Amino acid sequence: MEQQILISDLATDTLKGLSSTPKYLKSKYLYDDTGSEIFQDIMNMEEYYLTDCEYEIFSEQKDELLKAFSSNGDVFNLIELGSGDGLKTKILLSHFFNKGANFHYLPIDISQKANQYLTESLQTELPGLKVTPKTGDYFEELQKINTNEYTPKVIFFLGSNIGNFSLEETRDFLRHLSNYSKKGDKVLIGFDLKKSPDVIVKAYADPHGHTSRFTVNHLHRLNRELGADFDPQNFFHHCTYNPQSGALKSYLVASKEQKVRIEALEQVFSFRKWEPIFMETSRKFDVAFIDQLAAEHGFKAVKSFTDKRDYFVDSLWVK
Ligand code: AVI
Repeated sequence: MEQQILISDLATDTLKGLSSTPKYLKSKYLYDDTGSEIFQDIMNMEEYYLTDCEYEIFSEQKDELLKAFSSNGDVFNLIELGSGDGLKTKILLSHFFNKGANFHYLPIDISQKANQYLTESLQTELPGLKVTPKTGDYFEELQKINTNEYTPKVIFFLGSNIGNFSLEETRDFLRHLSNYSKKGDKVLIGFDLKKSPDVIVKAYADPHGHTSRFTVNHLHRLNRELGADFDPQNFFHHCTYNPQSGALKSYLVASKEQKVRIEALEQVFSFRKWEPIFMETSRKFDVAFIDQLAAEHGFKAVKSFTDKRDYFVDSLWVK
């Protein structure tokens, strides 16, 4: 049943995206099992500095982070949106746990598999840690947590996931986050910062070809799940960075004129030579805009946790 719903969402969104001018595909579908594996390769490569930056921030500033979340040992719920394998968060969880902090960890993820893996690994690595995984939509799960007896919340949205939203989606997300937060609740959001365009472009047009495999995998997914007949060899990955807006945009570009039939949609789509399919935005921010976003949504940005190179910030907001 779940599979059927997902496939029909994929079909609807694909129809909409490939019928639009210009064409696009939604980046949330990049993460099937193969896509998630390729994303691990991306995170492990040196050029993709984002992961190392957040590791550094958490490893070097874990005491300050704990103080910021609970200065006098008060209880708090640590809720993580899109927890995935929780690898970076574990640095903090283990530190907080060993310091005797009074908290309950509630990871929320769309993937049941990821949640199960994370919970089992935490039971082995940090026996006694209070963990309650939630599988599903972020805000539906937050709503359920809100209806229980109130405990101050610290909500994590890490890894520059916010950068994959359009500005409209960003504001929509923050509006929801604000609605589900009470006075005194805190949020910690990971933002990738504007920096040398060369550094940024290398992270998304990497010499190993991982990012290219990642975006091209979307076409393999459409072939597999919607009976499409894309020849992935006829498309190549391309990205551009606009230092003014901070938008790194990724595309798949058709290297020749072609037609692609998608069985599940009973449609044929035509591509001109060099026609791009817009795949994803990976937005880069500056601190002034981050502070403005916080203020616009009823939060105050109280502290910026940055890495040594000032490449990345985990921005702490209080409602
Ligand atoms: C998940 N997200 C923050 C990644 C990013 O940096 O935008 C996705 C990604 N796409 C290509 N490389 C990484």
